[in-house]
Amino acid sequence: MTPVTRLVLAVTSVFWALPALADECDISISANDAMQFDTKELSVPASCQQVTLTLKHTGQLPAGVMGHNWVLTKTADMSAVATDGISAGADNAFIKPDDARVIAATDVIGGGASTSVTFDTSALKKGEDYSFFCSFPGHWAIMQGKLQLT
Ligand SMILES: [Cu+2]
Repeated sequence: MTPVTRLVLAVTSVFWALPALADECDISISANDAMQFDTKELSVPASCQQVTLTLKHTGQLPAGVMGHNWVLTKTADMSAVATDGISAGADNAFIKPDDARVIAATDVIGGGASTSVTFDTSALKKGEDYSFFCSFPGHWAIMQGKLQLT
């Protein structure tokens, strides 16, 4: 194999690998007017440097009534972050400003909208217990699930 052939093959395989990697690094979740996420478990491949989570609100109620966001913390931090988020209020999208316990969070959206957030997987450790939840007042106790780095 000539060096040029080897280079062409290497470039080609990178080109082919990109779409597959992009897909597994894009995760999604939806939420509805019944105050529910459509999944209780998300996994993030450690092979992704960054992950983009897209949240879709499949309901019809406005954000002021049935707003949803997606917030990621260590499970141990979840209830405190949610409680501080309620105090922070709608102006802060129900997250305490500069809350270092928040690994990633989307905007609060209403029915028919979608939003996304991109975060580095270097913020996550294998074996650590992470939870995601909606910090809209009254929602976190029901709207929550686990996220795992795999
Ligand atoms: Cu919600």
